Amino acid sequence: MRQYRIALIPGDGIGTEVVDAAWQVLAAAAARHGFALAAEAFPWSCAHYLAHGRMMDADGLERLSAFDAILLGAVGWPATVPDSVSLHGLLLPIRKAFDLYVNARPHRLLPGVRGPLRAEDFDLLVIRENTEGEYSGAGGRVHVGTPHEVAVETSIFTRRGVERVLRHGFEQARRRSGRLASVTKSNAQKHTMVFWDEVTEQLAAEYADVQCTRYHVDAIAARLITHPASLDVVVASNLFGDILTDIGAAIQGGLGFAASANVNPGGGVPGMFEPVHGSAPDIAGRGLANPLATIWAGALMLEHLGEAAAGAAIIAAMEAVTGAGRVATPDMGGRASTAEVAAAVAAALAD
Ligand code: GGG
Repeated sequence: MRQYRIALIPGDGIGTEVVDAAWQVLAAAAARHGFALAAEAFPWSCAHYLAHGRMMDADGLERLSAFDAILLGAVGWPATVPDSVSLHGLLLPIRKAFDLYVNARPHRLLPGVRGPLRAEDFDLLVIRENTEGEYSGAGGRVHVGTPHEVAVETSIFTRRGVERVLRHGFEQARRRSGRLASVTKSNAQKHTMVFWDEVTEQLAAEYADVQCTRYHVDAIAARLITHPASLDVVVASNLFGDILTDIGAAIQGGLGFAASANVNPGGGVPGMFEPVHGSAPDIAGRGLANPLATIWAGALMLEHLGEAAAGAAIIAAMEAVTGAGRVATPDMGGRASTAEVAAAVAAALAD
C-alpha cells in the first residue's frame, strides 16, 4: 500500500484545532482511496519557545527532511512572543530551508458561501514568491533606543528567484485560462521591481501563448475587489503576495477558507501546507475556528503527493457541506463546531 509520512505542526492557538480537524478528513480520504498516512506531531510553537528558548528544536529542519510533507496550523501568540520572533523561528525557516519558493494560494467561492462580492464568479490562483524579496530578513538596527535610531530592511531579488517563480506562474497559466498577471510597484521602486518587470517581459516572450499583463500592486488590489473574475493566475513578490492573498481570502468569504501550498516543484523536498490564517487568539480553544482552510490545504497536500483523486474528493466533499449549508461554523453563519464541520466533510466523502 502507498504510504506517506506527514509531519504535523499544529503550532499555536486555533492551529491545534484545525490540524486535528483536517487530519480526521485526510485519514478518511486515505482509507477510501487506498493509501496510508503516517503522522508524527511536533509541538513547536510559542509555548515551546517559552519552555526551550526556540520555536523548534535545533535539529528540527533535519528531522522534517525525512517526511513526505508537512501540515502546519498556525504560528504566533503575540501576548507572550513577538510575531517577528515566532515567524522567523518556525514558518520562515522551513520555507527557506527546503527552498519552498512557490506559495500557491487558490481563492474561489465555495457553493453556499456568501462572500462580500456575491455576483462575481471568480477562481484565482495567487502565486507568491516565498523565499526572498521583502521577507529575506536582511537588515539591521543601529543606535537602538536613541533619538538617532535607524532600522534598515533590505529586499533581495535574485534572477534565479524571480525567474523560477514567474516561470511556475506561466506554466500554471498555460494549464488554466492562459492569462497571467505579474505584480510590482515599479513606478515607485526603481531597482527590484523594475528588475521583476524585465524578467516578466523576458518570460512573456518565451510564453507567447500566455496573455501576460503587468499591474502595479495598488491597482491590482483594487481590481481584486472590483473585478476578481478578470484575473486568473497572479504572480507577486513575498510581501505583495502576502497582502493580496488576504484580499483573496476576504472575497472568498474570509480567512477561514484560504489555503496555502508551499512547494518546490520537482525539488524532491517536503512541501508545507497550511491555512493562510494565523493563530486567532480571540477564538482559540473554543471550537469556533473554521477548519475548511486547513482541510483545503490538506487536499492540496494530497494532490502534491500524487493523490489527486483523493484531493479532488476532499474538495468535492467540502463543496457538498458548504452547499448544503447545514453544518457551518459561526464565520459561515452557523453554530457548528470545528470538529462538527470536519466530521461533516469526512462523512460527505462517503457519499
Ligand atoms: N498558517 C500559518 C500562519 O500562522 N501564518 C501567519 C502569518 O503571519 N504568516 C505570514 C506568512 O505567511 O508569511
